[in-house]
Amino acid sequence: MFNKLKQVFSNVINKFSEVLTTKELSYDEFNEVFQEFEVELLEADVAYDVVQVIKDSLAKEIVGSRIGRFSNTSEYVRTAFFKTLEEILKKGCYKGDLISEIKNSQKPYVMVFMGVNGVGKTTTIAKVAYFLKTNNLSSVVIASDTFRAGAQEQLEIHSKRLNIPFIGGKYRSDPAAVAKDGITYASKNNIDVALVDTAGRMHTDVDLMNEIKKIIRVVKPNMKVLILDALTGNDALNQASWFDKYVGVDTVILTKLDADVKGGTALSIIVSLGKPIIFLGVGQRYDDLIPYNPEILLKRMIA
Ligand SMILES: Nc1nc2c(ncn2[C@@H]2O[C@H](COP(=O)(O)OP(=O)(O)OP(=O)(O)O)[C@@H](O)[C@H]2O)c(=O)[nH]1
Ligand SMILES: [Mg+2]
Repeated sequence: MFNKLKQVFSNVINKFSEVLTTKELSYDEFNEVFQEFEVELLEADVAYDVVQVIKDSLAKEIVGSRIGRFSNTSEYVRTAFFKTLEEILKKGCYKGDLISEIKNSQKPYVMVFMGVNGVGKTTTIAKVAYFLKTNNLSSVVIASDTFRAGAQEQLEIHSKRLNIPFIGGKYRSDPAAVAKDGITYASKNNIDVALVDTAGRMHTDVDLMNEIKKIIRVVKPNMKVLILDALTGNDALNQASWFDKYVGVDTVILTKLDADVKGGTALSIIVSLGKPIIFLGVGQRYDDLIPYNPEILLKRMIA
């Protein structure tokens, strides 16, 4: 995870430390030094636009900086670079606090999870249920995927392992009706959160997008969560804009960061998305879900 990116970032820090020890840099000199890293960043799958954002932000910190003869240049550059990336990554932060929002809302707080096929919706719901449990909040998982073979059973197995209630429906039955049943169950049983799983759908499939629209209309969720797979690259941004257009996306969970060896794809999605990210999926275990936090990310990106 982030291996290649980490290496490039470390190269950037070393190079600028070396150069700044001898002199102050003009903008043109900065550009010249940065140029070789532009290619390295692109090779680490960082999108071109994002490379430019990093470059411009870093220039603000570095150009014209006078480093005292006795100060630690590499520490200075490392801190400047850390600050630069932190500013950029802060754009992805969710401004609220999910736990207190749930506590302050009427029960159940409803979250609908949507996204294209195989991005990790069902697995992520199980992880979120686990996260809620560790925060002393009860939840019910609702299998509104009445389409894919095995989808009901998949979520039910998670519910048994996590020891939380499961509400499902017959195959081919109306997913909106199943969701409604689950929410009614949660209301009657005083459950804090209703987690609604939906079938994977291509963002370009009009019929299936209308179906999710109906689920949202019937369920009126507190939060519409789009699941994006970090490995999808640029298409993740496409998916986000289509789902946003049809039903509105409140927050995003980016999955499979652990499988993004280079790291640039994940970074690019985070920077370009323009939607708050609540969690990052970093593996297949229930506790492989981390609340989105620039500092934690940076600790993994910068040695
Ligand atoms: N490495 C890794 N694998 C993940 C992560 N999240 C999900 N997966 C895997 O991705 C695969 C698909 O996950 P599902 O949860 O079934 O995806 P889905 O979006 O519900 O799929 P459909 O319902 O078929 O659209 C499974 O093998 C999961 O274990 C993650 O953060 N890291
Ligand atoms: Mg699923």
